[in-house]
Amino acid sequence: MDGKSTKIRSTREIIGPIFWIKLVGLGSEGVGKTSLVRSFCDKKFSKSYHATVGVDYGFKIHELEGVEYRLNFWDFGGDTDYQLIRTELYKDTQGCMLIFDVTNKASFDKLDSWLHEFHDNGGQGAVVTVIGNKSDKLNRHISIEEGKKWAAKNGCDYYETSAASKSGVKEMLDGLLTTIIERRMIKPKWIGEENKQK
Ligand SMILES: Nc1nc2c(ncn2[C@@H]2O[C@H](COP(=O)(O)OP(=O)(O)OP(=O)(O)O)[C@@H](O)[C@H]2O)c(=O)[nH]1
Ligand SMILES: [Mg+2]
Repeated sequence: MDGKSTKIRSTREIIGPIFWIKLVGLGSEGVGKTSLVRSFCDKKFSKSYHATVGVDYGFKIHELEGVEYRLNFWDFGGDTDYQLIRTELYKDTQGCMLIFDVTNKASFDKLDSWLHEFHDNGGQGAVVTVIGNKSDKLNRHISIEEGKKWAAKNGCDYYETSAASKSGVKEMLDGLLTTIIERRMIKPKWIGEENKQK
């Protein structure tokens, strides 16, 4: 065995596994999927809208109760043109953020079809959390009660967030991660394996 692999092995023994979580962000165009991921991973918010072309990826090492997790975000474009790309990439998802814009009723009415798309294409085993985003805006069209009711009917938790003010974002991710942990869906991954699979 060469010196390099001996070093990797001993580093693995010291550090232990990384807990690897695959999260997807789903919902109609413009609801704030990319903004939520950016606000959490980079602490940045931009007022300008650049639609995601196909899929974007981001990650953040996140600590919960003294344990570090690598949260891998798959941020899909909401346009129907990207449906084929999205459905290819749903399998092995542990957590789904199903997002609508509280000021946009059409985005709320489309939650059913988003959930079907996800469940029909490999997402059945994932924890789904419903998110009413843009809670900072005053011209609300969907109330908290309506959001909670839809989520409860579909067996999901409900959170309200603002990517702009960051309100609720950490609570939502902690809640989603806690449910994934409680359902024993955590996959340990050893260092050196990171590049083989996301
Ligand atoms: N006020 C406010 N604006 C937001 C919030 N989140 C996103 N936006 C704005 O909404 C617009 C769309 O945000 P994106 O994050 O690009 O939306 P998306 O869901 O990723 O859209 P697609 O990639 O096209 O599917 C941008 O102009 C953002 O600045 C929020 O919480 N509050
Ligand atoms: Mg986007």
